[in-house]
Amino acid sequence: MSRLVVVSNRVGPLKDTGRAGGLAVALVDALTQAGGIWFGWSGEISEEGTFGNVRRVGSRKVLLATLDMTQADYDAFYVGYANKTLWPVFHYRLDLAVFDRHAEEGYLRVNDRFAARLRSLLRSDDVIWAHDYHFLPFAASLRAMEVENPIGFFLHIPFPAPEVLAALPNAAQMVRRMLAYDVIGFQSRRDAANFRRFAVEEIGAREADNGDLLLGSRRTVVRAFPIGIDAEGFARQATTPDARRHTRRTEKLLAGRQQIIGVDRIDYSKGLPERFRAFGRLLEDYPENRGRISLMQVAPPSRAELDAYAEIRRELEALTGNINGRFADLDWTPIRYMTRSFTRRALAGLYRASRVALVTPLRDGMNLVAKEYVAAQRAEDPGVVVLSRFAGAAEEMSEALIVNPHSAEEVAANLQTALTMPLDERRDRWQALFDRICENDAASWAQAFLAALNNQGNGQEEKEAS
Ligand code: ADQ
Repeated sequence: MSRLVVVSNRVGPLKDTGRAGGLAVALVDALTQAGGIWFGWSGEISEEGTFGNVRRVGSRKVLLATLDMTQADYDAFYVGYANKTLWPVFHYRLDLAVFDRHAEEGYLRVNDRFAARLRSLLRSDDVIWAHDYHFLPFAASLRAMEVENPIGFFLHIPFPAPEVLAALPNAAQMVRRMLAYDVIGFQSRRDAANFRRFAVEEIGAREADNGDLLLGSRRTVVRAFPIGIDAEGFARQATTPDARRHTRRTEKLLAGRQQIIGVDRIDYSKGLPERFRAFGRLLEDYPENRGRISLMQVAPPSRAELDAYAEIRRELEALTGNINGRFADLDWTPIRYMTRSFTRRALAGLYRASRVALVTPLRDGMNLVAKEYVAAQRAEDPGVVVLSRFAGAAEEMSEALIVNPHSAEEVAANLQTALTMPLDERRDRWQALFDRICENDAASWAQAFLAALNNQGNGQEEKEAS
């Protein structure tokens, strides 16, 4: 059996630390089955950077192989091009995107350096699977070094409409480089369709009947592989003593009132200010909820070195203050806003104590919180998901209440529907969602992607041989 080589910006952990998300678990499972390497950035800055030694930890079966970056690499590749250019453009925020030639060069340089270091670890029958927007040109870098192995790519974030992507300088070259992959997986059908349309309209690729793209002698499989969570595992976490403690503590604090929960990294794509305003609108338009319903927002900071992130943090603090100042009562605080992080178990317990999950990103590749919330519910008395139509998860979760996150009125009205939904309807909707989430879980996502990659790897070989 071929070894699997996973490439992602951050690697690990190999063991369940209580904090690892479903993605890490699915990848470690896939790596353990096939044996292989997880390759990426160490998280360290050093003077040698990508010229330093590859550090290896783990067993012979599954190895973590990591490289440092220099400060200049980190600034150009990670802070610069990945997070100040690609992230905003791919989330439809051209107003926040920075177009800097040096950052773009740094991004390409780091991809080349990572590829060169990975090449020295490769065997001829390894299967390579790269992840996310840090590695759009990675296969092209490897191909230029005559690596012939099957290489797949999964994009965790949205792929924007061609009209938006066209604003990115050198977008066509970037998409052309992406076609050096054998398989490109997207979160949703919409993302895959956007990619195909750009490739056809802007670089003259041909679309085959099955949606594959053909350019020159290469064929690239382009498909949606919606990512899942370890649903049964997460459901079990929700009944651990640690989870129960968090459920009980929250319920005690609520004293018969209901809670709406939001859980998101602080990021402008998550629609947090819009969400707080919609919650304010709920209290305004449906005053019977005053004193009875609160919003718990868990929002750990991320990418704090970027101005746009510091700004949104300030905005959230101000909004919390405004809404709480306006509506709070002696024994009731409308918004509880927390920036700390929780273990998976504690989080599962908090989901379980909440009647509604409010998941309203302005754009999101998938959004795993919506799925985790469903997995953590009690079958006999489950809660309701209010979900943005702009989350990839909306394609699969039609039994949620689907909303436009830009409309405070629409979100408030759907919150009201969720809060007053009869038990029978809550159960029916939840059961349909839970069954689907269990079926399309993280393991089946990894299997489906790797099956497509193994298949296509063989296909290209046959074509080359003939
Ligand atoms: P993210 O943008 O990080 O992921 P999301 O899918 O919501 O978005 O995943 C966040 C994860 O972090 C969830 O598992 C959540 O439980 C966890 N988390 C958040 N706050 C936490 C806290 N305070 N304590 C502990 N855990 C916390 C990117 C894309 C998404 C895509 C995923 C996976 O942006 O669209 O769904 O990758 O492909």
